[in-house]
Amino acid sequence: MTQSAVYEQVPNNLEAFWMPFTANRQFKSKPRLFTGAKDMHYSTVDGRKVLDGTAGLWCVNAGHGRTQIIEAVRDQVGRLDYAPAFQMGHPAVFEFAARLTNLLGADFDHVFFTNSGSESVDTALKIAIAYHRARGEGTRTRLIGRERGYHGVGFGGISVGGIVANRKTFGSLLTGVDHLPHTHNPAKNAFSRGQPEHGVELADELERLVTLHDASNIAAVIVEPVACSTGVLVPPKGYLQRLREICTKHGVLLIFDEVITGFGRLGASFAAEYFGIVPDLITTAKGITNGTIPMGAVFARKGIYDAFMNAPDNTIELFHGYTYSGHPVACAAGLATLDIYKEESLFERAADLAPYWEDGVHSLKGARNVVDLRNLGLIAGIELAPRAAKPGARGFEAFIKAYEANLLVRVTGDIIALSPPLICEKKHVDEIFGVLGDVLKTVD
Ligand code: PXG
Repeated sequence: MTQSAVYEQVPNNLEAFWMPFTANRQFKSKPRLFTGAKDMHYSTVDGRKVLDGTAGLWCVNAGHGRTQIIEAVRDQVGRLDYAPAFQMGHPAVFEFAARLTNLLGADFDHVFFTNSGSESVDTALKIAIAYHRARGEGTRTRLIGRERGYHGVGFGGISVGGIVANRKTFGSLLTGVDHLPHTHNPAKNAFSRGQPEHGVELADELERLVTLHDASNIAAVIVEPVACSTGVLVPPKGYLQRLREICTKHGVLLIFDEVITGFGRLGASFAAEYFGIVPDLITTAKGITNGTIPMGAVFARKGIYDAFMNAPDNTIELFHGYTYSGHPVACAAGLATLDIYKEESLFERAADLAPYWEDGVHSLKGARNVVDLRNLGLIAGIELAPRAAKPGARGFEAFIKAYEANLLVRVTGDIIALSPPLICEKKHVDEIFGVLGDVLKTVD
């Protein structure tokens, strides 16, 4: 049997692979396997085509199987498979960093490469603490996250994160962390189109935390501009601006975790651009290479890198990095990805489609068990009422039924999340909400 045929059938042994964030026993009793992908669709091991309503896991922004990326990867891996990341370099990583800073605009001038969103978060938290120390403010070590926030799965990320299930079984986590309240307020904001009206005052909780801990002890605040993994919480109008003002007033760095909102998801390059806010650090991953090769990056605002450059000559300024920071093959994938984003104006395309998307989302108003609908850019959250004493059961059934109806969605608890590739067309939007509407009729 050829190699490719082997990867097109259900493997004999499903046991050895310990699957991440998955109900392993449920999956292995009835596996769902993809064997191929092109543009807006996956193909399944049982020969079906499934519409990708989630861009993989919020990462395949330019759609699947893009020839330009495939060729760039093939070419790079044949020329330079790997170059040491420490004390050595290769041209593509410098080119990619320069291209990324161009995309970000004048406020950001340096890029630190990682391999995932989790690593980007830990990197940003470390840069924030080390930055203050380099400037002689070494007491600024505390970190502030937010309830319901998701910042990956490293110890730093789960410490500032606020998703209880991701924290409660892992011990004492980082010390010196506090959390802002989340912004979800269905009593006032249910069925908001775009940003909700109510909740700007929740940002003032940061003032309370600054009073409690004292600004001289706080390094950074980290938030997702739109909290996605927890089930799509769109920031109330004015909320992020207020956070920025309070951080600036107290000399606290503001970190936007843009692992999902980066690279066009909201119809702008980054949420920072979309909301017109300049954070101090931006964490990214996913769409940076269209999900093709693992990669992440942290973008630093002007002045942050410079604060580290006063160390004596020939000394390492930041004792941090990964074997695969700026991996040549990831850089090649990333450069080709940026070309596609630009050539096809995919961010603008997402912005143009967003109103149609919003209408599609809100067409589900009144559907069975739907208690809230939320949207921004090409993101949607569809919240179902939980079944009595069985949280998540209704959401999971909707996920399975959608998959059987050839539509891939994500669920977190009883919230369905959608984030299609930015190449999505109106006919795909119609199909997504048509299929979901039908599926919801059958979920009791
Ligand atoms: N920060 C944010 C805001 C994220 O959304 C990470 C960090 C971590 O990235 P890595 O590359 O380490 O996984 C993420 C990841 C989902 C889902 O369906 C979301 C993520 C990953 C997998 C699934 O909500 N976000």
